[in-house]
Amino acid sequence: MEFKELILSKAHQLGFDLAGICCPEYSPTDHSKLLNWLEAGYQGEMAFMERNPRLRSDLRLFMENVQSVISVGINYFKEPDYQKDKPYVSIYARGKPYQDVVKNKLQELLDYIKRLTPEAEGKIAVDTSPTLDKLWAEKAGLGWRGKNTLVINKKIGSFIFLGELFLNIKIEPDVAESDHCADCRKCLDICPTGALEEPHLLNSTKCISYMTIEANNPPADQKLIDNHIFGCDLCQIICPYNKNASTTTIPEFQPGDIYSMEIDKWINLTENDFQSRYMGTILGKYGFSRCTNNVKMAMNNLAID
Ligand code: B12
Ligand code: SF4
Ligand code: SF4
Repeated sequence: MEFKELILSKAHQLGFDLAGICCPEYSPTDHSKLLNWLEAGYQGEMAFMERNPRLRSDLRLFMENVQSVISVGINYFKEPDYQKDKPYVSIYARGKPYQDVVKNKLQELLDYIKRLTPEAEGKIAVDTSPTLDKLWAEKAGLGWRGKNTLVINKKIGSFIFLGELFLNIKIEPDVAESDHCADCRKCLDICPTGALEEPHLLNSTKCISYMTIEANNPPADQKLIDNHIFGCDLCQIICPYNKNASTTTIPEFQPGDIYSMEIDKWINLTENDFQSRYMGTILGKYGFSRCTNNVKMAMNNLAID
């Protein structure tokens, strides 16, 4: 097998469903899209998005001698069992922090590459790193940017986490995927808060995911979060490309007892119960007080006192 094939097949062996390669070129057009987004204030209180935007778009500032990007995607899909009259926790938050899972696998991939090519050096990025995960995934052919702004793969859908391994060695790039949204607008139509201002443009300050996870204060109108306790999946659940998604096989993404919890269990949730149930999950990482604040708002909205 050729070097590139060996790497991509190792990535699949490690549990990544998708892996592709692209060049780390700086694009002034993509950078100005990020600047316009920030200028419009769509980041809300996410100060980390405002810090050094050039670093986010220009990989040479993140890794001086970067020559190639390996972008990876891992399926975290689980049947969302969304019900309008029940409290809802988005499926991404039900498992262990994906950042650690993806980072560990990318570290194994880097170790493997170093065994093949001892001069190889690499840097790993997943979510919290100052990089544009979706941009590299698009360029490496993992999927296209849906109108809901997420990266969608035609076969496995959009319930995928993304990460990158930046390398100081050149590898032949893959071809970017074309857009398959066509004239569909289902995600824009279902978004209950109008957060998708236009196709491909998300205003975080209106997004339930932001309101329940990132914002420092509850939204002025608490009704906006409806029945959502943590995150929002509506613009993914409706997407036709997620209709045939298969349940993840990654052990760390198997959910705990989040969904089987009855409404009264949410209402009576104690800190001890929260710790023992959710310790080690993404929901647990964000803490009891954020969770209970969201629970209170959702219960009010569901008219349950
Ligand atoms: C900030 C952030 C958020 C914010 C803002 C989301 C957003 N769309 O930007 C909030 C808190 C709302 C959020 C929510 C969620 N997030 Co988030 N988030 C991020 C983070 C940290 C940065 C994203 C970013 O750079 N935004 C800045 C803006 C400028 O980027 P953008 O929307 O992609 O904007 C571009 C487009 O608008 C594009 N553009 C403009 N016009 C046009 C026109 C066309 C035709 C095209 C193609 C493009 C285009 O240009 C812009 C600049 O490149 C990334 C991790 C990372 N480091 O990248 C995860 C990430 C995007 N999130 C992720 C996830 C899973 C979620 C949630 C599903 C969680 C949940 N269940 O609640 C939701 C989904 C909401 C949604 N519909 O996007 C995953 C997405 C995986 C995927 N398949 O794409 C990521 C990649 C984390 C990861 N490593 O896996 N998130
Ligand atoms: S995550 Fe929810 S609120 Fe945010 S854009 Fe999608 S449907 Fe709208
Ligand atoms: S719902 Fe339709 S428009 Fe939205 S991302 Fe999916 S295919 Fe594209």
